[in-house]
Amino acid sequence: PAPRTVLLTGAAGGLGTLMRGLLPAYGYELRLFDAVPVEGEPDAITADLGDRAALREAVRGVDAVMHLAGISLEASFDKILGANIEGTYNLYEAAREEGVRRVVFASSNHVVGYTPRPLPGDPLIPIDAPRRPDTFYGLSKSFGEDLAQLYWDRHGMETVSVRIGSCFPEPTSVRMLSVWMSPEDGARLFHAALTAEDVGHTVVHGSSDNTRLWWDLTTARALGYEPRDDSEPYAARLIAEQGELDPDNPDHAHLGGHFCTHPPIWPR
Ligand code: NAI
Ligand code: 15L
Repeated sequence: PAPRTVLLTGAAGGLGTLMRGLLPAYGYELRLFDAVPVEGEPDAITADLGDRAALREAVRGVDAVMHLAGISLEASFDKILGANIEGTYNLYEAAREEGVRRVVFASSNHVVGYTPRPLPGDPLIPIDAPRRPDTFYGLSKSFGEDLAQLYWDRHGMETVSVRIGSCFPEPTSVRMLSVWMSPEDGARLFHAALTAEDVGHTVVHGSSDNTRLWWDLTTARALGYEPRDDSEPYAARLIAEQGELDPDNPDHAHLGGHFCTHPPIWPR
């Protein structure tokens, strides 16, 4: 049966807030989890991913987990280690112990951030491009994908790892025109990831059907995802404001954009 009750970790964050607005229309009952209180949601669980007992209780009885919680930008290795590496392990262990069958994992384009971005006429970046994390953050998402593979091979727990491009209400940079996922397409993709059958561990690129798309959406479409949006209506204004991407600018040369060069000082 299709999942109905879903634990949404990271519910207070930007993407969590967008999905709290959009996913109930697909019939989901969301249980919310975040380290900080979720505004206007007194029943949300306020706990850290380091709290194994709280996680165990949070996953009890849900049909699936959407794991969005974690540090979402570059940070020191120690911070990333706690929230994204140990935290994701704690979540998977809790889900395994409670018999949860499906996780949707918020992975990131930064797993493959150093992949050169395709120039016009180049083939799209395939989903099996070699991993080239651009940050400790991207490295932690790479770990999450491997953890998901291990839990599938060893325990039969299914995951769809969504390498999200940029999911915000609007694209705000010229790079984002190529990796933007509208919130509505995000909800379509997460719904497909929650309901597709026999996914094992599947890795997909997460974006809208952008005119300037950099990567291949085949595995996402195979889940039943049908994107409806395109960043192109924002292109003229963003290019007028920011200029076209410059192949000689290292921030414009790679899929991961400025994550490949910033912060310039190794974070501690
Ligand atoms: P965000 O930073 O707005 O939200 C993350 C949430 O996780 C926050 O509410 C925070 O309190 C919570 N959190 C952080 N550490 C925690 C911990 N140790 N225990 C419990 N909760 C914790 O990030 P956003 O944009 O909402 O992203 C959500 C997820 O999607 C993140 O995992 C991010 O890496 C991933 N992602 C997002 C993209 C986007 O375009 N928004 C792109 C690629 C990946
Ligand atoms: C991410 O992984 C971040 O979580 C998000 O805040 C954006 O920066 C996004 O990637 C991006 O690459 O635009």
